[in-house]
Amino acid sequence: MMPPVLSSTHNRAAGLLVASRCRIGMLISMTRLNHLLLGLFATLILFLAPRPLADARPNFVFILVDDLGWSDVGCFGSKFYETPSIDRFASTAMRFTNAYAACPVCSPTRASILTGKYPAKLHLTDYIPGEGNFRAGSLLIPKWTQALPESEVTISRVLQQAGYRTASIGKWHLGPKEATPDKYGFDVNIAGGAFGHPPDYFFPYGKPPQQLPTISQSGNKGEYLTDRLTDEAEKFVTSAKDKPFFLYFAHYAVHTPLLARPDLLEKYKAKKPVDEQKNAAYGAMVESVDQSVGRMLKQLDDLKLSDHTIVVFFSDNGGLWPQATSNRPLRAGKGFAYEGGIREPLLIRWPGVTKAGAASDTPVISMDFYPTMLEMAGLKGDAEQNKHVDGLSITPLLRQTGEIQRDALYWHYPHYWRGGQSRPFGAVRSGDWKLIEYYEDMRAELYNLKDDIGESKDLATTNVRKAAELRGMLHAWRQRMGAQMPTPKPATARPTTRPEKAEPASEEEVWD
Ligand SMILES: [Ca+2]
Repeated sequence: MMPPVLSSTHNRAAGLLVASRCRIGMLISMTRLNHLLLGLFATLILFLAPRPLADARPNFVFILVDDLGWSDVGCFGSKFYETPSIDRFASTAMRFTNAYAACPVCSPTRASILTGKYPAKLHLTDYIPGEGNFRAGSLLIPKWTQALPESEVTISRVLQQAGYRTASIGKWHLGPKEATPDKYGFDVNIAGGAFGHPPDYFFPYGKPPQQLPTISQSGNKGEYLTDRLTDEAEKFVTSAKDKPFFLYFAHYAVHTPLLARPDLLEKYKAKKPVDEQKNAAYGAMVESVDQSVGRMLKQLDDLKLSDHTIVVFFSDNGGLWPQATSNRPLRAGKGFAYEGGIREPLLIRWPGVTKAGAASDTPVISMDFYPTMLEMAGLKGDAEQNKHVDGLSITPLLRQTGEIQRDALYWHYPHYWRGGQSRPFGAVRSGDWKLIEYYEDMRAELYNLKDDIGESKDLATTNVRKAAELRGMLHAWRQRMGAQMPTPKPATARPTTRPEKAEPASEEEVWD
């Protein structure tokens, strides 16, 4: 575009010079040239000025709720829990209706978010430390990895090395107590350690030595964990606001023990159950999380950060059913292969890119955050890590410019959960079809999620061809991942990893 403009300007300037041959003409010519230079200068200034978010390095606030079910918030269908802040956020963000956790329990999904890899590939397939073997089960679980290797390149490490200020606030749960977030690319760690759940939701958050790292030493009587973590998150944002930051805000809520703030508890006790959602303490815990989300979004507005901060809202596995919540219309809950165990509420707001109130039905999964966030931040990441990343960048969905190319999503859980309530399984979703394979007898179940979101009609024997196709895909994927399989238990085998428990001693004793 530039050469024709220059040439036309020069021609006109030359004409003036010929006509007058005087200094006026030269002055006119200089004035035009000055205008031209000014124009070029202005263009250059515009080019160098802060760029639109899609091209610049945005901040990230990644809110991860623990054990929050798919239908536990208003914008995903709950009529019992009150989540006005999350619902309002949804109206400004993009809502994913088919978003999945890579695992129906905590640690593997968290590892998949941070590394972009399938838990099956990491051999980190159960919550840490897990339940060990199960006496009544016919299989021995494999020797799986009980800490995220420090050699893994996490999204936090990549962002930290690119100059981001990084913080992990809340639950970590990716190894023994030495395996703290600072070993994985976080500048700041508040309350994160080996804990899969808080010993107590009220200050001082347990009794020594079972107390949460960093926040049990100081606090106020009656202080509630979700509120305290939000205070800490606000402090971090205030301190980090002048450079790009990544806040991984992983609430301990709404995991057991179900302990809620008294004011909210009273409110929910007075409410009528809806669709089998009825636990007052759990409802109050959900609403505390909602208040936290509201506070974070308000702070971003107040500090004028909202326009260049990407906000993600997600959960690590399905709601604890039936003790805490109901995931209806989805079947079952945490720990299970059914949708109630793995489908999650996901909201993403990418300022300047996502359209307010948009929705996507395309299946996405927790490994997708790693490559997506790299692209959002304009970073290449680690070449070696990238070769092994299983997730896909979902920016075409966020931009609404196209689909992502993926045949299927897979799950692999070679473990018994909660004393055998859930049994070792693998699962695959391809299009509307989902197959679950139980490893004890290799029995398969097949569902069409489009017609039957509640997985009530097993079609494995009526659509044998589809079942065989999906089973073949699942087996081939396990091979590609190097997935560890459980092995038949010899009659003489005795459990070796941890003492077994058939049932929790009480409702408050926590399984994960
Ligand atoms: Ca969890």
